[in-house]
Amino acid sequence: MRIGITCYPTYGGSGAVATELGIQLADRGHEVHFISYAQPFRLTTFHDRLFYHEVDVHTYPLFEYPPYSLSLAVEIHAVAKERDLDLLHAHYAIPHATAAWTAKEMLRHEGSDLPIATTLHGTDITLVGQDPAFWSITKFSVERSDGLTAVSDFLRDETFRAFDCPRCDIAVIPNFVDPAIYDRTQYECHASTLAPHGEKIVMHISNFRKVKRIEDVVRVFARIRDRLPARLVLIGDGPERSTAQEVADGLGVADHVLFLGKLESVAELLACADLLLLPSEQESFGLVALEAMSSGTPVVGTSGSGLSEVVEHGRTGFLHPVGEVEPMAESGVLLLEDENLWSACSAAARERAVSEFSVDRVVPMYEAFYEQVIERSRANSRVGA
Ligand code: GMT
Repeated sequence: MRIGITCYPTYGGSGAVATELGIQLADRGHEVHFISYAQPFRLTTFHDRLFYHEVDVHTYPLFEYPPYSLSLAVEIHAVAKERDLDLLHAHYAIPHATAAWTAKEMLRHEGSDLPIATTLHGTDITLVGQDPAFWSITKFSVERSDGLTAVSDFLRDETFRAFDCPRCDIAVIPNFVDPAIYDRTQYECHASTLAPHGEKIVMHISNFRKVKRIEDVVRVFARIRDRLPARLVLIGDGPERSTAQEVADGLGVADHVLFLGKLESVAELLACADLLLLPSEQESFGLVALEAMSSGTPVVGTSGSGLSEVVEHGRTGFLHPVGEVEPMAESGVLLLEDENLWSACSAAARERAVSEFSVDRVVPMYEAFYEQVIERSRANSRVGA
């Protein structure tokens, strides 16, 4: 198949999933065209079936806000025609599903069709999409896609609830991981650099947005640190970075917190983590938790959203209600102090990541889904003709 993929190229789960999927599809013989305003951050190596088309975000003195969605639609339209795309896969509804629909309409007026699959990732539905500024266009674009996937049951149900979407038929295709890359046995751990005195390594990786509750990461860590020697390794960056620094200063643990900034590849670091903290307000899935589990790193995080479909409480980690830092710290201490419990959780986490969420299991689900979307789009255009 010739597949177009549009996604956010920046540090974040939806861009990571879109890029890893494109690479896997290319490995399986498909031709894949990424369409975005910058090269996706995980697209780092040459592949003869992978192409990147940069959207020319045109500026003009009249435009206080250059219309990216229109420029994206123009590029999707052009790539679809030039490369004879069989399908366009939009990751994160806003504005990708909208631009995809616009390109599809342009092509329809020229007598051709572009089947559109949209994957809903998280805040496009749970937060941004529900803002009155975006609600109606999100609903419209989601309903106009020829096929929809959500990364968890939680997100599918939230889409039905928030968008009252009777026309939506949403397939749940979970996020995936490559167990050969996220494998702690494959790397020489840099523990002596991260934790020079043999402290336990507690890690958090995110784009440091409010929804991640970075202050809870530091609060949980400070409580763990009260009980045992530990270092907090923070990877990523974003608006809440200074909050993390302030809370660490306030709690007197700043000397034990390491800010590593944005890193392209985290497999090597996860391989020497003893614990991953993910105390988010909400996670539609929590890709980084899966990457940690595949690396044999237990997770302590929050219950009540999609993370519960990834982490099994008491087996591969521990989940507690949002904001309950005391029990989260208690679970962290339990894991870090009890070697047998840690080893059992680590092994169970790895086993679950491999059996439920490996590339080999999930990528074929997308391939099968694409076939259905192409069929549905053909049927829709026959009805519309
Ligand atoms: O919704 C977002 O925050 C954007 C997105 C991203 O680009 O970081 O993250 C979401 O998509 C990931 C990949 O499917 C999921 O693993 C994350 O759980 C999800 N984030 C939230 O739901 C907060």
